[in-house]
This record gives sequence, C-alpha cells and structure tokens, in this order.
Amino acid sequence: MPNKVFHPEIPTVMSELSIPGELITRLRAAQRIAVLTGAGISAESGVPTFREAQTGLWARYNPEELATPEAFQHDPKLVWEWYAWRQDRVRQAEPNAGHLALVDMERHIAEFTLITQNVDGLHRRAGSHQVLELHGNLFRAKCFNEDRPVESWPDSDDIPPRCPRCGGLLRPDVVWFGESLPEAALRAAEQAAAHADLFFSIGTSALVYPAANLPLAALKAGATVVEINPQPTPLSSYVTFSLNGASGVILPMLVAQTWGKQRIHNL
Ligand code: BJW
Repeated sequence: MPNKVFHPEIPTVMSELSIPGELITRLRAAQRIAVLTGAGISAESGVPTFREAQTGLWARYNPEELATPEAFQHDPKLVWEWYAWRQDRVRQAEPNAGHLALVDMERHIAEFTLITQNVDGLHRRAGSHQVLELHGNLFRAKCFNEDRPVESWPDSDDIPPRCPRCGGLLRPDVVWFGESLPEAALRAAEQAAAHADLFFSIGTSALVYPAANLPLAALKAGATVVEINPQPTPLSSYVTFSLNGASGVILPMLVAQTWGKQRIHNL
C-alpha cells in the first residue's frame, strides 16, 4: 500500500467530526498564530450574522445599505435605532464555546493575535486579551462631525443624541463602507498575518476588504491557513484546511485534541 501523501496546496475538506492529524501536529508546533473572526463566530450566541436576513422591524432593510455614512446622513434616526436594536440583542447574548476555545488557544501560544471584524465585544467578554477590532465597537459612540470618541452625553429625547462639545450628531463608533479602518489595528493585523505559522479564518464570508486580504497575505507568506465555516467562501479553494461546520463545535474539538481537555469556564 502506498503511503498517504499530504498535499498542503490542495485544501483538505473535513466534516465536523474529524480534525486532520496533520493539522493537530502543526498546531502543537506553532509559535505564532493569528485568527480572523467574523459574524459567524457569534451566530451560536444568538447574534444574527451581518448578511443573514434581518428579522422583525428590520426585515425590509439591507444591512449593506444601512452601514454607510450616506445612510446616516440621509436618515440618522433610522441608522441610530438599527444599532440600538443590535446593541440590545448583543446585551442579551453570552459568549459561546467557539469564543471560549479561542481564550484557551491564546494560553498555549507564545504569540497569539485575535483579529475580529465583529463589533459585538464578545471576544473580550469571553476573556480574550489581545483583540484587534478592525471594524470598531457597537458600544462606543463618536461625533459624526469631529470624528472623535464621545463617552457620555446629557440625557435628552434627541435620536441620535448630540455631541456635548460641538452639538453635532453622535454615531456608533464602527467602520462603515468607504471609511478607513483604525490604522494601528490594521497595521498590527497585517503584521500578525505576515508572521503567523498558522492563520485561522473563522465565521467570515471573506467578502469585505481589507480584512479579506489577511488570510491571503498569510498564505503568501507561507502560513498554514485554516478556514472554519459551514458554507464555502471565496477563500475556501485557497486554504490549506477547510473545516466545514459551526465554530462552536469545531474550535473546542480542535483545542481539546491538540492540548487536552481545557478548564471549565465560569462566565
Ligand atoms: C458560521 C456560523 C457558525 C454562520 N460558525 N461560521 C477591494 C476590492 C473590492 C472592494 C473594496 C476593496 N477594498 C475596499 C473595498 C470597499 C469595501 C469592501 O470591501 N466592499 C466589499 C463588499 C466588496 N471596503 C471598505 O469600504 C472598507 N474600507 C476601506 O477599504 O477603506 C479604504 C477605502 C475606502 C474607499 C474606497 C477604497 C478603499 C471598510 C469596510 C467596513 C465594513 N464594515 C462592516 C459594518 C461594521 C458595522 C456593523 O456591523 O454594522 O463590517 S460591513 C460588515 O461586513 C461588517 C462585518 O464585520 C463585515 C464582514 O462580514 P462577516 O463578518 O464576514 O459576516 P457575514 O454575515 O458576511 O458572514 C458570516 C459568515 O459566518 C458566513 O460565511 C456564514 O456561513 C458563517 N457562519 N454560522 C462558523 N456557527
């Protein structure tokens, strides 16, 4: 019988129940890991992904059309209320097994960088320490005129509230289409991708740039790239390992099979 040869250039597609031994070996040897997460990692916490159909009052709106400076200028009340609704959903959610497995992974790796496109803050609530938020955070606000963070403002009936310094409209401190990403976070993410032994792309449709460039940059620099997603994405055919399934199932299995059973998290 010939030996089973592993071809890293051909993506290895796995079902939820089997993690390739070769991936476990590479994880155990890894010194530098970078992880990019998207909305899918919070799906099992009950937070809708960005592109899935919205529900209730918001079902008739297209999220890609609301997440723009033009939408805010056209109807600031509508956009502010959409974010207020999303804040409520996230407040009711808890980090899930996928977020917690990344907290465990961080403990085992000398240089671990968690890069997220999510604005929900669930990685920090789970206990991850080094989190680069590329698209901002739902729970912060800034002044639309001055582009400066605003931590508090007087109670009023205004929607959106007004900036206490200049009277301009407040907006969520997130990155909308056509806007620049926070420079320092993007630079750190690019560095981490360029130097990673292993790069994970988890729960993202890999459609939005410049975040979608990060796994490609890691591949180009010679990293093993692993995608975890129940659906194929434009990245899938390039990655080294494609793990098809929910991150809340696959990540805990991956961590347990690599480093043994982990501590029980108290949230
Ligand atoms: C599961 C799961 C489970 C489900 N387990 N998985 C180069 C080429 C083409 C265009 C551009 C380009 N460079 C820049 C652009 C323009 C634009 C862009 O990328 N457009 C594309 C749509 C084509 N980019 C920008 O404008 C960026 N700015 C910029 O580049 O500035 C410089 C510049 C300006 C002007 C011109 C040129 C350059 C800014 C992008 C900001 C994105 N902001 C948003 C909104 C944030 C606030 C908010 O949340 O409201 O960020 S858009 C939205 O998409 C959000 C997300 O972070 C981001 C990514 O979405 P994500 O996370 O992938 O979610 P989904 O819903 O798409 O996918 C979920 C996935 O989970 C799915 O695959 C599921 O299968 C999976 N899943 N359950 C694991 N249990």
